[in-house]
Amino acid sequence: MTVAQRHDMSGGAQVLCIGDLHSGRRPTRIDGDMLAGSALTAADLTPTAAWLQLVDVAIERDVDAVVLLGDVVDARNDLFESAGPIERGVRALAARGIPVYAIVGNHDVRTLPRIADGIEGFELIGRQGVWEDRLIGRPGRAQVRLLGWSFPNEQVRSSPLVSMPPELRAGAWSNPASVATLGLLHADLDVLESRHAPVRRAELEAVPVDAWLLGHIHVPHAMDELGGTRPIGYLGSVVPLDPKESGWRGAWIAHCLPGQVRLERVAVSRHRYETVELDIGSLAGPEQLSAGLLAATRARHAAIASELTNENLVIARLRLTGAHLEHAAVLAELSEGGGIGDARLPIDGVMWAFEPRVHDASRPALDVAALAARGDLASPIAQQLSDSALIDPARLEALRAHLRATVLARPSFRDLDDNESALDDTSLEQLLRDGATRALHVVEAHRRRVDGVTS
Ligand SMILES: [Mn+2]
Repeated sequence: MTVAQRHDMSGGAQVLCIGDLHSGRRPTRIDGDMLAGSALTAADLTPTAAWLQLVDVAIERDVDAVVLLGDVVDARNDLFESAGPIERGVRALAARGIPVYAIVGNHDVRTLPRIADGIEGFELIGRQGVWEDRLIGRPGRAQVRLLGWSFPNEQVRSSPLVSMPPELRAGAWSNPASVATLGLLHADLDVLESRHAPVRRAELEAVPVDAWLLGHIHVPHAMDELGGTRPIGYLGSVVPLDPKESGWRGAWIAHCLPGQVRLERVAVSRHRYETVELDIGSLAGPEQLSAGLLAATRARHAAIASELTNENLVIARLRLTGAHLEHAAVLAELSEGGGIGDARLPIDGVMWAFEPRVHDASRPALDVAALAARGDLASPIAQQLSDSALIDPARLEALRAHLRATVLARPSFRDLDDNESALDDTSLEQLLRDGATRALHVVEAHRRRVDGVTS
């Protein structure tokens, strides 16, 4: 097969595939201030807005079907809040001859069947946990087979693959035709003790479908799982719903030929969550904080710029790392004015808005020479750290004997091959230095508390 042939998907069907939508929820940690001057409203950032935008995409791209992978609506919300926009979208698609199919997830066991029953042109696949294979497609156009299963209850503790009829597992479809087959499943991949349909990858691989498109986990699989000709993985949430859902989110178009399914990303979210990491050790002084923050944000923006095709807002969390001699002054600089929560950095048409809460993993740097000279409780430890010659060979030998008799005697360590190399002088010296450094931090933190010293 030549490269040109491999990328020629003409004549195949196109299916717009939508992962966990959770219509009815609103993304968290976004306040009105973040949206000020951005021409976006809070409603523009919701899953419901993304759904209506995807309806437009489906019509523009003239796809052959739209498929939703469960957790379409959020159980925590009223049925009516989500049903309206879902129905509006399905009707608009039906008017263009585009059918909509869905499987049921754990969150919409009760709501989705009721919504689907009330909307013509919206069909569920694999109702009540009964596997179903169905040939779909528009008249005169390429067809696709869907093989799917829907949650029958909120909790399913065994693999849905167990109840798949042997003929389906063997690929003996009820409606034979030489078309691509898309497997649709809302499940917990490779989590054995799950209440949400645990399934192993090997079970999925054994079924002769051309792709397994999965719902449930909101982190989409990377392109090396989804970018091949037999994709297997999570499509992820359509819009990110909280800061844990950082990184790219969106929907997908499956280009379907028999034996060959290719997924294309469809950007639809207007916002994204990111972490900006700043090593305070790189700052010359506290007054450099703003410049350092700007540089770190610009660097993060550059790293993800190719993925920001639709997003106008990045909700950023600042994470401080590293050590600084003027640690307390750096933190004070950070909370100056309104604090980081007021920071807004427009970069290439994208607004970076910082959450007020900072993830602080930074610490005060130790001035070892000063501590060694000070003549208090910290000084003997600091003296050991400041001069390697002071590490006593007898102390190393005692540590070696101690570790041999205790940690390395444990059954889990006994048979490891590199046990002895872990006990050489260099490793033990490092161990002592790390321990002494930690001890020094503890003593210093205590002194600062007792003395009320701010730096
Ligand atoms: Mn789910």
